[in-house]
Amino acid sequence: PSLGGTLLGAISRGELVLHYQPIVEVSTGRVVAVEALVRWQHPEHGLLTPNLFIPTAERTGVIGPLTRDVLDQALRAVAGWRADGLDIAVAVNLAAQNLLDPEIVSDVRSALERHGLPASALELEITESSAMSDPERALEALDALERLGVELAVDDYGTGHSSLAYLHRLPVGRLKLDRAFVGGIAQDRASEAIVRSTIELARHLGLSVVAEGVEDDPTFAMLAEMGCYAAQGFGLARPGPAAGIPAVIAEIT
Ligand code: G
Ligand code: G
Ligand code: MN
Ligand code: NA
Repeated sequence: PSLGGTLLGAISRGELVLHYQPIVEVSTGRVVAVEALVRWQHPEHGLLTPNLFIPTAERTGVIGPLTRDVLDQALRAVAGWRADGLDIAVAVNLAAQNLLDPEIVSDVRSALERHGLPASALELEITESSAMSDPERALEALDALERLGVELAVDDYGTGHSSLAYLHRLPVGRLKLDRAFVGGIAQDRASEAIVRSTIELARHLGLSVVAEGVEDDPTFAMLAEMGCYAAQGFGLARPGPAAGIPAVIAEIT
């Protein structure tokens, strides 16, 4: 079969699995959410990273079914954690094409209903470029998702070309600062200045900032001093399977 057909088969056989990476509130050290990161458990090639199949999914129109599968698995997991007393949300990545899909809002709504979850249990991550591909239609979808009550975050912030002045017109409440800047703040004055001023500007615009790529304690300490809302990275926890998340959260907190 075609690449798209192969991927569709993998989805229907349940070969897509999610790993989850904790997102830690800087001021309290509490895990407030986990980001869902898809992998393909391929019967011959092993665990494949999303960079190897998300572009194919986007090109072949399989991103719709893929995202529905990811939403379903992520919300099932978060419903389970909440039933066990872990009050966390899950962040799911959306592709550019998902925002142009007329069904996206009803897909999100019905996935929340299916798992008996409030919209506040879900965050959706979009990239700057995905909102730019067809700004009118993307904005329409984002407005409807915002009205549902889902938290919206701009992922990989700082790597694109749009300004905060543009982004603050989108109904997003959160910026995820790309690890390209965050990784360097303890060594490099320019990265430090960029991250500090972005946090400051975001605060004035009413946006919270999540720093990605936090790999060590000095970086975490500087983010605390800068008033960053939350942090994520290998220094806190690597992405891992759902079953291990309660133990990882207990260990970090
Ligand atoms: O987990 P990893 O570092 O391999 O992820 C690589 C890229 O794949 C990241 O940019 C991430 O945002 C993206 N990604 C991970 N999971 C998903 C998903 O479920 N849907 C989409 N569209 N992108 C994802
Ligand atoms: O583009 P997005 O932010 O969704 O990418 C998330 C990806 O970043 C995940 O696949 C994850 O494996 C990777 N990642 C998470 N934390 C770190 C980190 O501290 N360092 C590096 N190099 N990659 C990270
Ligand atoms: Mn992401
Ligand atoms: Na990122």
